[in-house]
Amino acid sequence: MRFTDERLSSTNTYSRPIRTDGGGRSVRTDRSAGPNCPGSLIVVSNRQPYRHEYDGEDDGDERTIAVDEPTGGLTAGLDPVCQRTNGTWIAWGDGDADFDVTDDRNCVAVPPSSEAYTLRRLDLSADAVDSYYRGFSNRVLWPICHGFTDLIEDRPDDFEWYRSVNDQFATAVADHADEESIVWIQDYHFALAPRTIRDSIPPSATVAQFWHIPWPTPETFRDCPAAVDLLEGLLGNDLLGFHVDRYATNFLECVERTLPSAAVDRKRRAVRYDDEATTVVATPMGVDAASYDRMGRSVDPSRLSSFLTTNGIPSETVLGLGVDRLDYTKGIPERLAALERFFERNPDWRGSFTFVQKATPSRTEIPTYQRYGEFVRNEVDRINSRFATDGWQPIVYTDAYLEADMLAALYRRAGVMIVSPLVDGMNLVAQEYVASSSEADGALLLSDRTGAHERLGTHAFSIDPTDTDGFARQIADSLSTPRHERRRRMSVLRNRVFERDVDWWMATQFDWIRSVHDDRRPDPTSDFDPDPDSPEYTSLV
Ligand code: ADQ
Repeated sequence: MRFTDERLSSTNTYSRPIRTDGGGRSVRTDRSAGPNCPGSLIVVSNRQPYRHEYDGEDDGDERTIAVDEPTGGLTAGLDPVCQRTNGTWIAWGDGDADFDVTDDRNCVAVPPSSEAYTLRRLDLSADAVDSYYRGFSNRVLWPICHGFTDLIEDRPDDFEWYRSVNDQFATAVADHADEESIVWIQDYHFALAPRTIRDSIPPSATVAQFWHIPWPTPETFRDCPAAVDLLEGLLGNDLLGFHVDRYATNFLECVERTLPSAAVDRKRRAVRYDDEATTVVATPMGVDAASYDRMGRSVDPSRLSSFLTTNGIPSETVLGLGVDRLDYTKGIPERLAALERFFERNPDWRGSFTFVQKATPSRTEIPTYQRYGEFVRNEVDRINSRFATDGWQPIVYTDAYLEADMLAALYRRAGVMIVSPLVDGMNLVAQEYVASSSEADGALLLSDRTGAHERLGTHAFSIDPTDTDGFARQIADSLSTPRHERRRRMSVLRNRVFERDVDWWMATQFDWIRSVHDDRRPDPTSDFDPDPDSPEYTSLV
């Protein structure tokens, strides 16, 4: 399988391989027009937009190199922006042929077919990856930001490696930055880099970051090792973005409590620290709704039928669906418990409702994740052995790789989608489901603990994932709700998802970036000055 958990970074890229000649390119929307960055863009992310890999075994003959290109999520959204601005993207080079195609600065021009921007790769050692990525990022920051403090594993040296890798990225940024640069950093792998970058690039350049996961409350953040360093690092940003208000507020409260010398203006959501100002904003991320809609409609029905047959799903069955990384934040055991309760209480649905759990193994080198995956699989087996009949099983579990268009077709076919995280920064899967539901008669069950709930909660079937009875009742209600009512709800959800898609999100981020960029380099023509109290601002959130 080419697709591993590592491909599902928190920036939500999933990739499919294409040939270096560009053959096999996916059906992406033409984004030659779209959001534009107000300066020369330097993107910093853990995962790279293109990855070079050898095809086949090394048998002494010349080997061909294939390129994985982004087909979804943030990376696919930013790639055309980088192409338009002739920008630079700096990321960890994790492909086995990555450094065979780069120059002596570890740079390669991408996309392979048009060479529109520079991809600068960092060659990280195995120790660095283990400590910075699988260590501090995913054993400390991930659990703490999601409120799972009992799962924090603060191993010796992990933080120092995290610092060292952040420094390596900062040095690479300094190599490429000039007076006009806009550095846009993605996610929690880089909490320290912004300050180092700020200190090493021209003062007129702008540093911005988007934090894709929640920010915890001060009570939770108290348990964070290196709390002061992390906040000081993040306050090197001119702009810091979160998905929703709650996380922005939590961040400001943590700064107030942890850094007494920081001046926090809660009303304007601004912090002044060490002579630098940081504006904090909330902009919920959307998905490429038009692509999902189109992909969902375009798949050959026989491919979907063969997926159902291969997995033993009777074709007339009502389909429920869950699509998640196998991560303890995603609430999969709670979902299974609710399904079990549902089948106990609604025997009529046995045989005519099948739930498909599409799970992607994630961070499998970390024992907590291994145990979680095992628990989920055992629970599926246990529930199936309770209710399965000759021709039907209640839960079909699969971690097989699905092409993006098949995923969209499955979303479209599902009558009920269950998204039940215990905590989730935003959640793109819920929005992808809505975007793909072109027949508009499916039902979305959505956890009230996701960022997405703030946008979709009023017309989804809202659930508290830990309330098994209530959750099971919502499954039953969603199945028995008349079609016209499901259509009414879904059409409202679709309007919201299409209006606030990934282009909207990016354009809004760029408006904020433009505003802070103009503050660094005063420009009398700029008129974007969002006031956090204005109705316009509220509607952005
Ligand atoms: P994630 O925790 O990874 O993202 P989510 O927002 O749901 O969660 O995104 C997962 C992405 O991976 C989706 O685009 C989905 O389609 C894709 N995916 C999952 N399984 C797949 C499979 N088997 N095949 C193909 N694609 C698959 C983090 C945060 C979220 C936040 C996002 C974006 O945890 O809260 O919404 O970043 O900021």
